[in-house]
Amino acid sequence: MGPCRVDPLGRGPEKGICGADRDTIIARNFCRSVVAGGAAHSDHGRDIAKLLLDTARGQTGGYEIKNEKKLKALAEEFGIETKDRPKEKIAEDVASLALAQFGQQEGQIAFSKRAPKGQQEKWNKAGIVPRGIDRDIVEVLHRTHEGTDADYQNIILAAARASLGDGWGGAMLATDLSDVLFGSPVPLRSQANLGILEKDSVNILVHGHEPSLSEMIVAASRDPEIVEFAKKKGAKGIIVAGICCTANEILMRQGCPVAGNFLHQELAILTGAIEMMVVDVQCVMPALGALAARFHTKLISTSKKAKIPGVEHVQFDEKDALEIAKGLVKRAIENYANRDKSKVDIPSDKEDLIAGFTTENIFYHLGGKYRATYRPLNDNIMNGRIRGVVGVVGCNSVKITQDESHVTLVKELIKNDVLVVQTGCSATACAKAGLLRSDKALKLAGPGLNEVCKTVGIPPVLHMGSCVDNSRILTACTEMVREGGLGDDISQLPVAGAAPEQMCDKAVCIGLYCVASGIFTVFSPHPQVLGSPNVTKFLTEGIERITGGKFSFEIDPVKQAKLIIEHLNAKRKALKLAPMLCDSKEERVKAAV
Ligand code: MSK
Repeated sequence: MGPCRVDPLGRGPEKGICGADRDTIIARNFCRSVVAGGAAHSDHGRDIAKLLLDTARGQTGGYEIKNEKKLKALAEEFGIETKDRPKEKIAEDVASLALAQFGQQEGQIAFSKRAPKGQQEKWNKAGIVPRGIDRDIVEVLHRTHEGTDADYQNIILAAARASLGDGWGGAMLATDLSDVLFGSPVPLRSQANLGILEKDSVNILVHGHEPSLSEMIVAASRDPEIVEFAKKKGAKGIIVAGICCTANEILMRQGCPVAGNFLHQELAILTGAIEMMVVDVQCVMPALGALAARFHTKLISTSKKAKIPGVEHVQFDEKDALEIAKGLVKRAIENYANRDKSKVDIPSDKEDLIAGFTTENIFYHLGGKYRATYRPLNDNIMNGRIRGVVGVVGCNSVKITQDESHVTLVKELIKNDVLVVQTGCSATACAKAGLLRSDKALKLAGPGLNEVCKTVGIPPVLHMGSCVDNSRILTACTEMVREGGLGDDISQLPVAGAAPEQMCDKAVCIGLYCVASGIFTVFSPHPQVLGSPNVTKFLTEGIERITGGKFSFEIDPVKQAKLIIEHLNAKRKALKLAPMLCDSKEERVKAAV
């Protein structure tokens, strides 16, 4: 009947034709964005689960189960028998159970039971325990249909439930099953920024999200026959680098260099040195088609779910994955001869980095090989060396100078003894700024954080992977609660989250599942909710009484850091932790009083 326009200044219509007011309309729009984001992440998780199933049944080409230990751990968590069974049979059961999580109608999504009991009790009380990934997403789409749910709080809580099904369901499955198939990351060195491209090599970029494609392109590019073919064609070698979260996937597991984050995708083609850009799903700008056409760059879409008009499509098929990947790499090599050298302009900027941290390997870094534990982290938070832990994640936004908010916020946090964990394009932003190098970052870190990082041998900014790997941050928080001394649920921990350059539905969903998981989350630029003071107040205040977490929409990164530090200090005070060692004597006396 619309489109209905409600005058934000109160001088025009206050309700739509059906009577929906600004609260209803804005809550519906916000929640549709949440579930669109959850659907994107979770569909990625579904594809990885299906890939594991097909691989277990011997129906894929080039994939194998690389991490049997994690497979067995997951099987035990799911109650699947492992004794004397071949890994393929276990994987078939794990993958089938994972796929069943999507359509499950009742009960609780399996991984959401990983959350601390206190957090699960909050969800129970609010009626937002996630039941089934698709089921909860569909219900929000239903509720937000015309003439259905008109109560803004009721709608937002339903979306919170669906977002939990992403964070503790779809995205977590994507992370864990990718670890099973492609191996769990381990800390490694690599480099980031456009300077990683080489003028004498064939440069191939992989861009998008799902590791199923990019892992095969990397494998193909390392095939000795193909490397020889590149040399025959006059190239020194083959560089495979990533953009966006595909970059993080092949960085974390293969050590491949990162060409850039979201707002680098066009700039990479502008170097004139890209033979091929292969894309799959999410964060791929349709503008790449027209841009690539001005260079020799072959832009290839590969997913049935994401075609671009005018762009060549090569259908990726897991059954024949390695052969398709080899074909693409060979075509990129052949295209090297078409490079117009007069158009090549590769910036020299690049930075060294360390990546590859996971919930599991942080255990070993903190506790040593024989005493894997989070105890040193909790102890150093309790004794005032580390103020808390903050996840800084998410995209670039054209509304903010690229990377500026990520870098400023992270610098402010480590200066104040906050351990930072990162994923997504935020991690790439900090990598380009040298913050993922221990030597550079430690110079900026506060004294307590500096001491702890040097003692246990970790950088103060830990790269934990792609956007779906925010699930690693949730499980790391759970381990902190389990270790003891920092409260009974995530909302009591001195932790926070931030997406300071967010730009898409997935980010909105991540923001809401962090809040629903009890985490204070700075989210900027603000989502489109400010037209409803009630919805804004509920997201930034009221929801805290229900889940223990809340949003802040502050845009200035220095003020964001201040808000986060105040939050961490308040949580420390509530837990009666020791004053921060870095505080001046006077402040310590005041804190003690
Ligand atoms: S890729 S979702 S721009 S972080 Fe995950 Fe980057 Fe955001 Fe895409």
